[in-house]
Amino acid sequence: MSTDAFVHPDEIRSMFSSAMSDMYRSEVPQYGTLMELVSEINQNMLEADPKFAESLEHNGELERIDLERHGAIRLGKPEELFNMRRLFAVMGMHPVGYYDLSVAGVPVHSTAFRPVDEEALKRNPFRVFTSLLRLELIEDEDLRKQAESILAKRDIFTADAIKLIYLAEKNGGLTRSQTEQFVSEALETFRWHSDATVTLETYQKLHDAHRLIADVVCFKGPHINHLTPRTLDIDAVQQDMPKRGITPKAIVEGPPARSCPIVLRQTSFKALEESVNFIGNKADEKAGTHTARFGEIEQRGIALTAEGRKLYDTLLAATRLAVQINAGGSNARDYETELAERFLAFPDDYETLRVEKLAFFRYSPTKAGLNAARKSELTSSIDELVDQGYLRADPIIYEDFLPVSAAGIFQSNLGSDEQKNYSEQSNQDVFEECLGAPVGDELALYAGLEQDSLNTALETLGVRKNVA
Ligand code: OOG
Ligand code: NI
Repeated sequence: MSTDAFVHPDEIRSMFSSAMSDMYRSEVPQYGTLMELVSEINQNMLEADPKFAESLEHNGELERIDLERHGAIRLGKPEELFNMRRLFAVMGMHPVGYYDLSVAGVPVHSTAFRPVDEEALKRNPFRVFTSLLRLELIEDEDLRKQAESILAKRDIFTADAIKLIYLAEKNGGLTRSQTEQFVSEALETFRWHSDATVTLETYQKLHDAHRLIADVVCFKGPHINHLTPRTLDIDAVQQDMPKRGITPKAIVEGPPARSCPIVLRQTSFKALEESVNFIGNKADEKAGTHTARFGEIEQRGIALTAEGRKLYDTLLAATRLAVQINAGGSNARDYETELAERFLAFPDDYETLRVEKLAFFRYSPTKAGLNAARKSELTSSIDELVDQGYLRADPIIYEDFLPVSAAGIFQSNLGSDEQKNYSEQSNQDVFEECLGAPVGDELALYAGLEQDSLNTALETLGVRKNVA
């Protein structure tokens, strides 16, 4: 059995994300330029801020800095989502969170397939933001039926990919040679195809209903539409992109720049215009074009508790109500000023975030704490232990997404930076039915991490009473 031992899902994920990164770099050359820029700025930042570098090292995050953090795909029908869940499970990625993007006039709802436990996240944090088209939001009934029948004909997985998923489920894993085959078969689903499955006329009709509908319905599969490395200074990258010939979107999504970064800040550069061969195109006819793919960067900060998230949502909504970005993005600076001012109401030091229970922390005993514990019994008050320097609290990094930001990324890459605020049309039950499983609750995951770290730390310090 030992020669046939299964490859760990974390390793399969690493192999897959690295193969995807190579493929994307060769398909979208500007993405390689972005990766270089991000890596340079990360290095500068680490040199300039040794304390920050030390905190990353303490959390074991230093090695994974330049790895891709996420990618995104858009699916067309329920069974695609169902099988995508099975495919990602082979790589240790599970659905966490439900995102309703109809809030921004984008007819999809989404989840993120990601590693769930801490060790798996450390080994490779790659995740895929996965959206399912909501055809029921197409108003024109004929067009909706047409889109359905086009999608009904396609099969986005290779027969061998499905076979290997089945084997992994049946046997509990994949051997080395099966893994290699699986990675290459799985990659096929995410590849860009310049041959459309429809005529130019059909493409245009769907495109007129919504650009996103054309992107999902007219192609053989859910081409990966972006990959996203992590940057330690998103404002520096946003500012330097034009110097490298990259045009970023008008604003950075998410909270403003802060001393203690919270949740997630993201920005992207516009989709590329790519040539497409439509069905029935004559050989000498000029091919049509489609904008599908882009690059994105992200900067992550501390995960917020429900209370913290409520404050975040309130301040963001107030900002968006006060300044709506116009189509050309010419009022982007007004938006940024408004955002910065509104967010003055969000405490910007870790100790306040911790004491007011606005964010999640990972606790660990300090050397001084261990020494003191050997000499006498310590207090069981967590705040006192922290004050005394016996217990250390480090930020738990947010590993998920933000619906309003995601909608902004969608919107800008579908055409403009214009912000739309539609009413919500959440339908998590239907989504989970298509997925064939419930989505994980991200808040419960962070709370669990915090509690586990606290229990271990208190136990190590010999503090019996758990007062968390
Ligand atoms: C996904 C956009 C959302 C993010 O980082 O929030 C996203 C898409 O355009 O398909 O990737
Ligand atoms: Ni993204």
